[in-house]
Amino acid sequence: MKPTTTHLGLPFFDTVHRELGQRLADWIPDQHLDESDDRQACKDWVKLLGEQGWLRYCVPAGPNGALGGALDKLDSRALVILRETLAFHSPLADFAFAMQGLGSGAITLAGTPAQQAAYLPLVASGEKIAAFALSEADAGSDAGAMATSAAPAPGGWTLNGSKTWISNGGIADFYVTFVKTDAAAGTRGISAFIVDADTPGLDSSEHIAVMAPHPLATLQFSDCRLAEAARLGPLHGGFKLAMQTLDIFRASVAGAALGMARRALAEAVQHAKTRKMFGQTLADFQLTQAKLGEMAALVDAAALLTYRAAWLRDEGERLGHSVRVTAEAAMAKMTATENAQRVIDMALQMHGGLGVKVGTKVESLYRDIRSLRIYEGATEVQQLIIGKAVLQS
Ligand code: COS
Repeated sequence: MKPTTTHLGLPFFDTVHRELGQRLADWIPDQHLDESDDRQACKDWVKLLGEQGWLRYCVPAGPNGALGGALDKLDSRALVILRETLAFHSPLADFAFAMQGLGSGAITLAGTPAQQAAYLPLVASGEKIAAFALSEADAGSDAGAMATSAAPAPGGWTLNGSKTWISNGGIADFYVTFVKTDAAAGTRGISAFIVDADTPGLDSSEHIAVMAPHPLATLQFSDCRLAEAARLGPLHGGFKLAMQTLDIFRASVAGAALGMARRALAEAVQHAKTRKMFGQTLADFQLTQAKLGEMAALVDAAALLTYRAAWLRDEGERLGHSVRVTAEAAMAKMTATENAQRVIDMALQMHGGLGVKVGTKVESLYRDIRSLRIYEGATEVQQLIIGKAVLQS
């Protein structure tokens, strides 16, 4: 099924976005990878998306194009369009794409020229798989409560502790890892490190199986020695760096949810027009029309908030004064993921028994969408962020 592209005409987008969205919508329907093994499939998607140049939107171009990116800066609207279009076709393709961006985002934002040169071109080509390691067993929504620590050691640092729910865990080539460098300083005592997967003392072998399979693991750091050059961004500035990275990628999670919701709506429309019952089609019933109307409005409401968040960030970057879009990104992420869950549920209901049959698109979407309401800040965290912003305004 071909992804919809009419939204590309909205004034949020420039020519570059319209051309990008159309090109991907034309290419993606013919790409069919075997996804029965999620870990292998994820590697295959990274390879394919890298070879075809799509991962170049996960990193900036850099001086004379040396960092491999397609555009001068990370562009939120490009990320949103890419994720929406990929997720419409394959949520795993979207996952593979997104993690290249999220996992390298902090290097783009705060890496030294040497760190950027060592990682970003290979992320853009798909030759290095990236991951973002923030969460811990006792520090999910309360990210500042993390306990994994880095202690100064001769010439560098020693990491000890454990991270969990790490996407791409076990298949990544490097992990941008956030740890405590000052245990007593709360969110002001966190620093970021780039940990290569083959660093002695890092064990990523504990995989976590989830309802919509994708690579996920727990990381154990046991006297894991890192050189000073592995430290990323300002010392003790890691929490803000993590939040700034999430500010960019939360809007793109909304894009992914939107793609899944659009697919569910398209599946529902197709089914309603062809399914015969009581001497007419399902689409002839006013009850069906009302549901489809509700679904379409939920999709468009999510789309407008998502594109606004992405446009606001890009516009701030263009004008040279980065604006904080935390609340707008939170609104987009919360609304798009919650609305997508409802739209997909309604599409599944419309399919009747077929909706729960393994192998039906709406059945897999029903599982695929669920974790988006949790990761990169659960809906409740987004409510908290928006509420704080409202009180401060
Ligand atoms: N950009 C820049 N700075 C930010 C920021 C942002 N988006 N968000 C917070 N900060 C800064 C604050 O300004 C504050 O700075 P000062 O210490 O200078 O005052 C500092 O970071 C701490 O902020 P805050 O007090 O709001 O932190 P909290 O501990 O209350 O946590 C939430 C805030 C809950 C919003 C945060 O922990 C969060 O987003 N949690 C979810 C984490 C998440 O998404 N996990 C999933 C991991 S990826 S799968």
